[in-house]
Amino acid sequence: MLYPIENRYRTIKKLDGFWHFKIDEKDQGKEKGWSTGITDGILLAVPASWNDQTQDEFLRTYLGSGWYEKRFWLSPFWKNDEIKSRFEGINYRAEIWLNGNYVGKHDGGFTPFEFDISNIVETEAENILIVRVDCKLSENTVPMGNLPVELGIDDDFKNKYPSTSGDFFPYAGINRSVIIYNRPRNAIQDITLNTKVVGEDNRDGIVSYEIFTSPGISRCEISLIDQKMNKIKEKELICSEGKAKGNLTVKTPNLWNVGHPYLYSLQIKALCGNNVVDEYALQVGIREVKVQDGQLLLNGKPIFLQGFARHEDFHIIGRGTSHAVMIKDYELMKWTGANSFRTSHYPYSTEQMQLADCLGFLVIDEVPAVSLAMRSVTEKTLHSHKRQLKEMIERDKNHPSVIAWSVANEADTWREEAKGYFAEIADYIKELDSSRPNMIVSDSLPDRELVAQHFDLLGINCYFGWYQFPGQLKKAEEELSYYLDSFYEKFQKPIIVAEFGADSIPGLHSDPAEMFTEEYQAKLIKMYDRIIKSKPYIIGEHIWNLTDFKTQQLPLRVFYNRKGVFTRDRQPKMAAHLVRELWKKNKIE
Ligand code: BDP
Repeated sequence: MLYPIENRYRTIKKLDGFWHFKIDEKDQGKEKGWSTGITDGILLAVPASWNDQTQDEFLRTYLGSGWYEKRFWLSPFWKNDEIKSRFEGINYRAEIWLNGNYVGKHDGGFTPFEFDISNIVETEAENILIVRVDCKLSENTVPMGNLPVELGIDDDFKNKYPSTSGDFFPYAGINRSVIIYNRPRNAIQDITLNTKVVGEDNRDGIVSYEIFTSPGISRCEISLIDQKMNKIKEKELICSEGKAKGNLTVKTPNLWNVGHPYLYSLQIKALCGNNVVDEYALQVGIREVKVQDGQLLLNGKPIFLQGFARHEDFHIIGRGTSHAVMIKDYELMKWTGANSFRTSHYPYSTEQMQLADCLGFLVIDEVPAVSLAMRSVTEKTLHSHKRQLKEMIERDKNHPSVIAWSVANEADTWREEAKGYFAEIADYIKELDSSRPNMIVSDSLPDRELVAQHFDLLGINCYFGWYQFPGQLKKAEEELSYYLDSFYEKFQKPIIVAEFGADSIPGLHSDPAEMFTEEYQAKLIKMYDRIIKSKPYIIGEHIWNLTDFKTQQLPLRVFYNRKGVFTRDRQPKMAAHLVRELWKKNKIE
């Protein structure tokens, strides 16, 4: 599934703006005929979560079903083309109707899906698009929700409202853009790229491509264009049964790297006979990622990841797409000297990945399998987990910024039930993409962890000095060191400390430092940085979190999770200044 672009053969119409919306608490919308149109709805903005847009207390925590309606016109120039509706991300379950016709459905809140609507869309009349969203989570969904307390994950967070897995507010609704686009009937349908660096000193590049087209396409012409618009490679390909594959060898290319995110453009023309009928251009960063001899290598050289685990979260829009907030978050990361982040705990929007490619950030891409309670997983959970992994990889496979796939965060991987489950997930992910390392993020005790051996990289979340040994940084330091060494001794895998941090309330100070003060957060981060850097088997540190973020309501949280080194409105706490100092040696310019 290619991201929709515009050129002389393709056009995009984004349906962002105001939509009509109606709550369907009793799930009666279908019987009442809302699939043909809704009356007396309120206005809500799309893309954005529904929870924080209004003054309605009920809607704030509502996770049932709601119906959206948008009316739109399309140009008659589109009428001979294939027309698709694409939904970048709807949390959690979506059902779609167009002009009274059922179009299709999708489960999973963070990956795009699309439908061919050529036969039912109007180009001479107004269209009525209806989207039913249902955010009820269960033992069969990923993430899980509403589990009985005794069968949920074993953590301190059992009693929270709303009761969903993970420590972040389960923002519902049409969180990402809805796009209608056209493409020729004979079209380029998908492209899979893989790049390698080879030769002496890792100076040469190989770009392998696989192009998938409609059966009517007989040939493709491809060219690789550099940033000065020079064509540095070109090739003619014969398509057989809708497929063409091969390699381009590029002598001494500008390699894509942190601080040097050089992007080429791969331009593809599709032909029927001698006529060009479609074109697609894809950005290509030539780079190679490998785990070798206990190190993470980027273009053959060891790299240490410094950065954050984050959230897509902001006032009013919840988990909705905002280009301005995205830019700001990258600015904050650059300001601190970060070179990487993890998409904790779900795939972020496509635009976030595009920015990471352009700005030279390394991304660990994570599927929404957060805090899976292994006693409660079902065949359906496993199926949904695998499907969402597949959709994430299909969407993000061509981004040079993506250096690893993370299959889960803090599942209870010390339970027997986890063994077979994660062995299967590990095999599955290698089938989907063997060119990148895979990883699991664990918070188990090293001697109880049962599945880490299946993965190339091991992410470990550590909260010594916070949940364990609160307020006791000396003791926390000893335990942290022992814990990390024990993990390494047992599994012999490169480790990323994937989360560590402390809550702090901006403006709260104490000396000596105590929990929740800006001083305590800064001191804890400094201590972790020192211990982590003293251990050669550790290949990265990601602080929890870049910014404060909204959570469910529970006694452990004061309105937000406050472990951000920036506040929710993106202002620095004392820890942000400290991190900027600690990381400045390896800062990206
Ligand atoms: C970790 C989770 C993360 C939480 C964090 C915390 O992975 O989602 O927000 O703890 O408690 O265990 O702050």
